[in-house]
Amino acid sequence: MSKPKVLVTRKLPDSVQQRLQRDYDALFNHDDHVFDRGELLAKAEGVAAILPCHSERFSADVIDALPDSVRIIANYSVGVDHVDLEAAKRRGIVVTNTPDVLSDATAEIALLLALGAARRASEGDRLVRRGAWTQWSPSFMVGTQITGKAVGIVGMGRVGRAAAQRFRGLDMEIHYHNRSRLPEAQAQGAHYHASLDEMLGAVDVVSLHCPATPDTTGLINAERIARLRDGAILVNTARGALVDDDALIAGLKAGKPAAAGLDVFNGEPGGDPRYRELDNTFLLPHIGSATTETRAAMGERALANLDAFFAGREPGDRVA
Ligand code: 8YV
Repeated sequence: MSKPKVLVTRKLPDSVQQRLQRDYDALFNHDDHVFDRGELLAKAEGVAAILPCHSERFSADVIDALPDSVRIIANYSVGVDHVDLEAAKRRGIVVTNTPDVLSDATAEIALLLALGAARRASEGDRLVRRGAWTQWSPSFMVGTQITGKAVGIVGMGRVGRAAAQRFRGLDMEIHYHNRSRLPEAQAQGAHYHASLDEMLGAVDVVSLHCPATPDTTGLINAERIARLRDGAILVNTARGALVDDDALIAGLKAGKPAAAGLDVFNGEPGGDPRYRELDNTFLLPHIGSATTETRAAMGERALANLDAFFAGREPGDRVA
């Protein structure tokens, strides 16, 4: 029997590419450039599956233009906001993601961003590097301690729970806003807030962990920023779309929030250049899942979904 033809849009870890080469008729992107719409559609000609990253957009018009041969989009990502799931359903294309395996790595980055923003790590690093560390005084580089303070998790899914676990390690009081109250979180003493607005005024660090959907786009806007406590810190490892950049930049300039740690941006790669001008930002280039271990595990998870699909079973991580 011939092997299913799979288009792999980006260069993946060697172990994953080797497995793809062994078990599939894989078409690789060896120089790892980002396909534009035309190249994506041309390369998809005759393939049964596409294994993309969040860097390729499958809008409704791309999905509608995909060749009939494409039966599954097995994403190498947990977020699926780059895929129009309704359009995929209409065309009968199965869509999967890679949950769980990147929760710990992303939660590490949430903790890093919270600490980095609170303790002015990026500002301090830049100061030392440019040889400007020439003095010390009791008021030099004073930040905020987050140990023992309250953190509000927006979206208590897998990554949110993994982040909460790490914030607990700093003796932080855990608050969360989620569609529903979670028995496990309640049992661990977390405070549930049905209203995000209410939670924002009750915490010192706000960490975003919900998916980007039409409902959550611009969730952190000027009115919500105004509700933050004095000295509050905003952390985003989820998606840039959750934040209204104009509102956050104006807020950071005015000192509310006091600082922000951002790993994700509207307009990636690059993000809004105004963030770079601010000392009270700690900025990373979307590296939430960027560990050797996690990137290999994401590949295994995407492969497990492909394996199940082509064996005639329901893929474990089907989202459409
Ligand atoms: C990945 C992510 O880097 O999985 C996600 O949703 O945002 C990141 O951790 C990226 O999506 C890989 O495609």
